Amino acid sequence: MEQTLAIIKPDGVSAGYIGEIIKRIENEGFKIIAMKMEHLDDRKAEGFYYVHKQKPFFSSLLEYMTSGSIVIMVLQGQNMVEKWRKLMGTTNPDDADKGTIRGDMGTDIERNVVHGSDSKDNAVYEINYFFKGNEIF
Ligand code: IDP
Ligand code: MG
Repeated sequence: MEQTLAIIKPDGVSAGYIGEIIKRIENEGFKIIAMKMEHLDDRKAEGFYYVHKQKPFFSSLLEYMTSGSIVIMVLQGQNMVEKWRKLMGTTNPDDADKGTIRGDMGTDIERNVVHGSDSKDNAVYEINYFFKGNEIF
């Protein structure tokens, strides 16, 4: 069993996609073992995306991620990191397959609806960034 961090980003929440995304997660048989809503401030968004600090899109990414509330979840299942990335689709929704969340609901390479950890190690960091042990069930 493996865990990963999933986020419904501000564009997904404001467009009313929370229910549809959760439905897709549960239809795949993935278990949601933690969930909360937050509105990130600059500091918290910066700490989360610190690996992208030197990227040209970093300040725009912070503005986007702090523009509205987000839904944060921990998912659990076999090969969970890879399986959630597959359900999300590629970073750029224009390249993402139909049937993936980004392919069906994404706007552009920035406003792409969802986040997913990209490795098991990063999943551990990201889960601990948002959840205390007693918030995971
Ligand atoms: P990922 O979310 O698929 O793992 P990353 O490369 O880790 O993609 O980038 C983190 C987030 O930064 C993306 O999901 C997207 O919101 C934003 N982003 C990535 N590349 C670009 C870009 O070239 N321009 C603007 N925003 C980008
Ligand atoms: Mg990433």
